[in-house]
Parts: sequence; structure tokens; C-alpha cells
Amino acid sequence: MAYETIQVSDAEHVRTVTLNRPKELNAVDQRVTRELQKELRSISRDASVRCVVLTGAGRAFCVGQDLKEAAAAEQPPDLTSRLRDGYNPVILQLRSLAIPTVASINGVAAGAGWSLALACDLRIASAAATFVSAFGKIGLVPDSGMTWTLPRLVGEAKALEIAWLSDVISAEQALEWGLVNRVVPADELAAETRSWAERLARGPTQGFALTKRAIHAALGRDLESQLAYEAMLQGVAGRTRDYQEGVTAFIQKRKAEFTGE
Ligand code: T3D
Repeated sequence: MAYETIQVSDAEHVRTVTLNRPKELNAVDQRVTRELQKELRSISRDASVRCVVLTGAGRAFCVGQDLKEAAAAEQPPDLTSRLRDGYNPVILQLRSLAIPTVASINGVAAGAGWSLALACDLRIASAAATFVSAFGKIGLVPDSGMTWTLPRLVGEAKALEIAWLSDVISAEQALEWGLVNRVVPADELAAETRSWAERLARGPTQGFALTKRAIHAALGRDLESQLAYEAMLQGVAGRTRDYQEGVTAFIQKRKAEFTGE
């Protein structure tokens, strides 16, 4: 599919989606959300894709809303509609994809750009990456899911500190606070991301999808209903070919070859 603001490539069942407005630090305008929605829809229907990587071209991951587009819009702008029609579907699509999603954070992630990274399942960051809520500096509320993801990762007080002060957070600090899974040297980010994503793509894709559903559901449930939910999901996992292959490979003392079926 041809896009203006994102680039898409495939390798080893991994689809890499690159935000591609490097001169604008990958700021998000209406085309970006439209194209991301379209691409994520396409991924959700493509069984050959078993992991998604989201990254940015150039020196930034993504600096959030294109404030130049925002400044040129009607005043006061209808931000509710812009979020409802633009960003929110992207966040929900990322969150509900039945395959692992990995944000490969190559540089600064700000505002809704950071929210995009937070909506991915896993985050690997370059040591040169930085994070800034930015919303607090322009009088806005963190959006695109940030008020939902941040407190889950760092707790209420830290989430409020991050949101109110909009300080620049280093990759090391982000790792310490649990905001990213890994930090790697800048020149190793692409290779480390590829190796991680390919490993995920070679996994038991359906089992991974069911695991994602279980973990997502867990924070909103009590233990009893989570146990029942796990048992139901396990029933589904137990009927996959990958489960059979995993057990057979264990018995035969060889590496399992999962196909995602
Ligand atoms: O409006 C709605 O629809 C509601 C939704 C809102 C969602 C949001 O994301 S609101 C938050 C928007 N983002 C920001 O407020 C971030 C603004 N940018 C910054 O604070 C800084 O640029 C950074 C901390 C991200 C990076 O700083 P630095 O020093 O590395 O770069 P810089 O020099 O500030 O910026 C470089 C260029 O990128 C510069 O352009 P110029 O002067 O060279 O022509 C700057 O204007 C441009 N730029 C940076 N961020 C944005 C941007 N242009 C448009 N929109 C941006 N968000």
C-alpha cells in the first residue's frame, strides 16, 4: 500500500511501520492518523504478520500532534472530535491487535507520540531516546491513552509528576521507572529490535494473543474471575497446533517450530 506519511516493510513475518515525516520530527497530522488506521486495519487481517514494530524515521520517534497544523485550524479547535476520529482508533487498534507490538524508540517521544509508544505491548529504546509528556507545557490533558497507560506503569503520583511537569526523561530513567523494557546503544537499536521482533514472530502466535488478552483483562478483575478467564483461554490454546508442536518438541528434545496455527 502506498502512503504519504508512513513507510511499511516486511521481513520474517515482522511488519515494520515507520513514521516518516523526519523533517517534522514525525509530528502527527491528520494524514498520519488516517494512514495508521488504514495500515493497522490491514495488519489485523493479514495472518502472515506475526509481530509489528512501530518506529520513527530520522532523529525522532514522534513529537505528537503537529502543532503547526493545530495552530492553523479553527479556533478554538474541536479537540474532542480530533481525538475521537484520529488518535483514539489508532490507540485501540494497536492495543487490540492479536500479535505482539513493539515500539522501537529511536529518539524523542513527546505528547501523543509517546502515547503511541505506550500503546504498544513492549518498548525498546535507544540510549539517546528521550520522553516528554509535553501536554502540561501547552495547557492540555495527556491524551491518546496516556492517562490510562502511565498510572498503570508508574503509579498515580509519578504519572501526575510526569504529566504536570513535562520534564524531559532520559532512556535510563524510563527504564528505571518501567516505562520501557530495554535500552540499547543507539547504533544497535535496529538490530536489537529486529532480533527481538523476529523472536516474537516465531513464537506460538495464538498463545501469545490469548496471553495478551489475559494480561489485559487481569487489572480489571478479581482473582476468581481471572482464574475462570485463564481456564477458558487455556482451553482455546490447548486446541492449537502450536501447543501440540511445543509438547512434541519437548518430548523429542528439539526446538519447537511454531507456525502460528
Ligand atoms: O491537537 C490535537 O489534535 C489534540 C491532540 C494533541 C496530542 C499532542 O500530541 S499535544 C503535544 C504536542 N507535542 C508537543 O507539544 C511537543 C512540542 N515539541 C517539543 O517540546 C520539542 O520540540 C521536543 C522536546 C519534542 C524536542 O525538542 P528539540 O530541542 O529536540 O527540538 P526542537 O528544536 O524543539 O524542534 C525541532 C523542530 O521540530 C522545530 O522546527 P524548526 O524551528 O526547526 O522549524 C520545531 O518547531 C519542530 N517541532 C517539534 N515538535 C513539533 C514540531 N513541529 C510541529 N509540531 C510539533 N509537535
